[in-house]
Amino acid sequence: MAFSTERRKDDTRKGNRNPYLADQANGLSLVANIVSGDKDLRAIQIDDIVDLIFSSCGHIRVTDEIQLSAQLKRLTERLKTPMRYKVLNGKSVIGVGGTFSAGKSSFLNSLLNDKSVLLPVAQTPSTSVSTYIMSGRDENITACNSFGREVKLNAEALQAISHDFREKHGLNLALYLDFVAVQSAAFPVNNVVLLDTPGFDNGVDIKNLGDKTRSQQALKSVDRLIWLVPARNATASAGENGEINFIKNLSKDLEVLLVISKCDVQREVYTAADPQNNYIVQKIRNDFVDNGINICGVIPYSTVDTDWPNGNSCKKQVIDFLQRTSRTSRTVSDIKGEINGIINSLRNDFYSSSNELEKQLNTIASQIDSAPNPLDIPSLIRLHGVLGSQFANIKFDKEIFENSVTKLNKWVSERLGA
Ligand SMILES: Nc1nc2c(ncn2[C@@H]2O[C@H](COP(=O)(O)OP(=O)(O)OP(=O)(O)O)[C@@H](O)[C@H]2O)c(=O)[nH]1
Ligand SMILES: [Mg+2]
Repeated sequence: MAFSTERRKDDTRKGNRNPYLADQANGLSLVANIVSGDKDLRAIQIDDIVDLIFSSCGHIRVTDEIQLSAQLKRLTERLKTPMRYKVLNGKSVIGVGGTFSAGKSSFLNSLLNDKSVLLPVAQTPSTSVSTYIMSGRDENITACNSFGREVKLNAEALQAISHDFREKHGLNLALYLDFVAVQSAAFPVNNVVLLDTPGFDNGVDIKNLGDKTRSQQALKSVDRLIWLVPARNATASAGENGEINFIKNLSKDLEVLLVISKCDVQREVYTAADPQNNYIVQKIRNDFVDNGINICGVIPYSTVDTDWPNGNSCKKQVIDFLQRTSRTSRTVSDIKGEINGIINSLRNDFYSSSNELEKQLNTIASQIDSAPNPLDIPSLIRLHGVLGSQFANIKFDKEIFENSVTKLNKWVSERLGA
């Protein structure tokens, strides 16, 4: 493991006050704490099982295969680490995404309103690890390392887990961390979890390579998305920096709330009588809608003035949105039920495909029996043979399918502690 011994010159930066950033020995102890633990092999194997379920459907016609496969992956993703499941169980997960420095972490800090727990914020690329934020009776920060093990952290360690750590110590902590979960009594809504993600940049930025993949991976399993676009970007088309494609690749028809961030620095929006209908805000919205993104609302926002606009606080608008979402959150039985629903839909497809083939085979067999012209018989026999081997393939695939489903069900029951 590379750990830089070089002393950084920019000791006047905020990192100097953070013990894990200012002192290499402390930084190293944080790394040692994070990387301890054994790998959870069962979490890895489940991906293979899900893949096998869908590859066993290769000889049948599956309705909405891409959607079902994405849905099943999303559900198993949630159950992968016991901690992730514990944290997300029964809650609606809303991802917060956007380009670098769009204001995602500041936005979440402003909602959290808890000065003792703050997500790292900076003008340079900052967030490096996906972080779940939710309500809780006590303040609690827990990281889950890439081996599936839980690690308790304090507020200073949370601040240090950022790109600043790599700047100071030459080591990317994101490589060893799956996610961080922050619980705070100050979080305004129960049953909703917000997910802060690293920003992405479609340009070739070697230093930050991996952030885009990390946020894409994390955002694939969310129920809804809050997408931040800074107000000043309105003149550029939203599609130009790859945001549209990025969202489209997450999951089909994902509902997106657009938050137009940093409105306080865009005079036309900030002083508008009706910021929602300001042309900059509408231009950003239309770019997304015209490109096929399912936009469910637009909220112009400012983290430095959350009461703005007068009489219609942007923060309150976001909290109202979260409260509406919390009424549709998922529970354990929903997860099991949803998985069963996907499996039953695939079973039905197996049933109808083999039924259809069987009918065709019977028809051809009776045609062979009663063929008035003996010259037709060889071609009918050939066709019967082709369809017969297709039928046999499906029977064989069905066994693999049921076998994999048994393994999946066992894994799900283990994860749910049932
Ligand atoms: N004026 C103003 N500045 C803001 C606002 N929101 C964020 N900022 C500033 O924008 C910069 C980036 O903010 P972050 O919250 O770190 O942005 P991010 O999207 O989390 O950035 P990454 O994690 O690096 O992708 C910081 O300097 C913030 O202080 C806002 O509403 N108004
Ligand atoms: Mg951030």
